[in-house]
Amino acid sequence: MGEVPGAAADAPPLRRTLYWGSGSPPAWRVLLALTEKGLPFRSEQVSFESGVLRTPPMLSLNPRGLVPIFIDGSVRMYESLAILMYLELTYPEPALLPRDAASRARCLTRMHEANSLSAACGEIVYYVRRTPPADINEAYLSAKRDALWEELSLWESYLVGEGASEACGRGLPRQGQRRRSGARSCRRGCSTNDAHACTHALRLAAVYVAGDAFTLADASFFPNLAYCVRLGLALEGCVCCSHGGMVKGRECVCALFTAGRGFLLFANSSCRRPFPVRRRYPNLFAYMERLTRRPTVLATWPPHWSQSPGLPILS
Ligand SMILES: N[C@@H](CCC(=O)N[C@@H](CS)C(=O)NCC(=O)O)C(=O)O
Repeated sequence: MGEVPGAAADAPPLRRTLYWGSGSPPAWRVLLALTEKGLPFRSEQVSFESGVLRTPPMLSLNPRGLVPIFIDGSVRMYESLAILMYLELTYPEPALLPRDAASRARCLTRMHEANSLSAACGEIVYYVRRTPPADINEAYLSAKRDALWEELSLWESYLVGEGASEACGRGLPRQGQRRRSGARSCRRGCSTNDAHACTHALRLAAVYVAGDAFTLADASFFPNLAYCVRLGLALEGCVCCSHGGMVKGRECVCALFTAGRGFLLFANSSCRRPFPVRRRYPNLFAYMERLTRRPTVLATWPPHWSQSPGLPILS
């Protein structure tokens, strides 16, 4: 039997049980929702390596042999998104779904859409893990990586908020142009003050993926994003290269592709731009930072992630 979050040692047996595995994003979704809602449950952590999920008792709970599996009294269910919805309908407070129809629709869309990120990431992970290094098809892998970057760009755009503004505060880029007024502008058209800091008003990044509150959409999406980061995805870094940049001290030391004789040749040089040049996914970066400070996220962080690094498959 696992530990019982939120329950006293002499508490009566709990009606809820969650079977989960460390590092499984679908299982983490349910751990997060239960913790956000403050629902005590019996925690049954299973080991993927042990093969226990393929034993008859576990297959009777989920014939697919996967976690999460959730039990609530006489209710037994699997499939993380179904469990999230069940929890919301059965235990509506505190709400993880917005009340108004438009926000609710957006939240449910994002909640399901998060599976596109796990699919894009999963294709790379399974390919790299199952293919002997000598047989890796670089063109195939590169296309799959591009698909993942595209998927992340979509989420990056979802995190752009509306209305709120603040100064971006970026340093003046080298190619700043002097405007008629005497003010200079950065590539985004930001105006700058004499202290070379951009004072352009930017739309603030939205705080959560479906608006300004943590919802089922975040419970669904965040574990997938954290999984990508665990596998080496760089949300920050120099965007001048396609590798996410490598930062040494305060400089990007990525190798650059440079033009030569009409071809793009690989030059083993570094761009040496001051870091941060730009964040590749600034809104996702801020979101990741914000959520990793959230108490429910900290309380449910995959235990083995704190003890060992992930394989750098996406770096
Ligand atoms: N669609 C399912 C996917 C569940 C799933 O794939 N679980 C994986 C962990 S991420 C699992 O239990 N794998 C069993 C194993 O690796 O033995 C859901 O959303 O709950």
